[in-house]
Amino acid sequence: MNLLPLFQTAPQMSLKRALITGITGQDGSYLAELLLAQGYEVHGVVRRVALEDPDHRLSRLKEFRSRLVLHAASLESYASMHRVVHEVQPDECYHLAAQSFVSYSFDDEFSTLNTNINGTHFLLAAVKSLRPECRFYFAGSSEMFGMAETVPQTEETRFHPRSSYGISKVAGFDLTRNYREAYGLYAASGILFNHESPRRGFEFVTRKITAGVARILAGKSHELPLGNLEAKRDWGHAREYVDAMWRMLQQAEPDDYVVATGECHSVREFVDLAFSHVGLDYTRYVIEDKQLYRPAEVNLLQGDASKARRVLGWESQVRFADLVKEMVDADCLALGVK
Ligand code: NDP
Ligand code: GDR
Repeated sequence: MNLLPLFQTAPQMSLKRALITGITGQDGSYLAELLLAQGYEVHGVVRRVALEDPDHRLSRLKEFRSRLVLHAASLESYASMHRVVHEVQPDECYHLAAQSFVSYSFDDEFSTLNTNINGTHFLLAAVKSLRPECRFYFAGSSEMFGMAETVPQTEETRFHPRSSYGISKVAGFDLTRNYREAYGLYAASGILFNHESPRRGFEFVTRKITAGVARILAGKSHELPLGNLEAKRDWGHAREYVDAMWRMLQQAEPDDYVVATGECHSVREFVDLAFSHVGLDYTRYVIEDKQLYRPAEVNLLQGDASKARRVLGWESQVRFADLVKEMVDADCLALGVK
């Protein structure tokens, strides 16, 4: 695959204007870097509190913050989304903002459904009325497959979500397809499988593990409580996955694509590799906490990204072991150990 040179500037390539919701998150930060490197004018939607506490809430953007235009708005407010689309007049809109933590969606189904479904609907409606030529990307998820009937999962696999998060993503996917079919919007959805990086949020299992390893090595902690170690996921690297999002909006026609590595591994394998990378035996530190099990688990997700490979020329390159090591090394470096 011909991966884009993410950190080189190529201003001659484009003067397009992009709007990213969820720019402060893992994917938003990598996507902003990718688009800046290609000469886009990059605008981001952030919560108002983020502008009041930039050191903390804009930390993933700090290296290139001065090159971004940030707009305070709320996903819960149609008026504010309308205002931002009106001000920015984007050529491409990447809708990444969401309550993205599956576990939390069991604690608060209402806010998860409200933020994720209405937020997507508000943005689509604003784009349709103010900037119908804008190309729209929706961040769909492998959680839409949930209890999947077949392995691996493709664009044809039936959805069977197992959480309100998964349900909200199915609704967002359907809304996006409906705006494409009913109103002719260039609206595409990526069905992305898990993707991780040193910028992953600490609540997700991969980062919880790699940060936990670093804390144990630094003597700041002596154990790591985890839930279901037997769940299997298809884990790739976030930097590569945002490139697939961009490619989806450069095609002649809008469509939906699975983005995955095609390999899956258990949480236990991730744990074993992360601890052994620093010479530790995970069985001495990891404790099983039944409270961390989900009421309805997704046991196995594995994607088939053949369509993305064929049409977008996209293929995952970072291997599982290298991803784990990169994350452990970054967390150890941050604590000054190893
Ligand atoms: P993160 O959790 O790192 O980022 C989520 C972003 O959404 C943050 O910028 C957050 O802002 C913003 N956000 C959340 N709630 C609101 C709200 N009510 N109003 C405004 N902004 C809000 O997620 P990722 O970067 O990992 O994922 C990006 C998208 O891709 C999400 O939609 C996620 O569901 C989806 N996805 C992710 C996958 C993955 O493996 N990473 C796989 C498949 C789909 P703030 O910083 O202020 O909290
Ligand atoms: P997931 O990611 O639910 O797949 O959603 P997460 O890392 O939270 O869980 C992956 C698997 O690990 C198991 N697990 C634990 N999970 C967490 N968070 N904490 C634990 O202590 C723990 N122990 C075991 C979980 O049960 C699960 O099976 C991510 C998010 O980025 C979504 O936004 C995205 O849509 C999907 O990936 C694809």
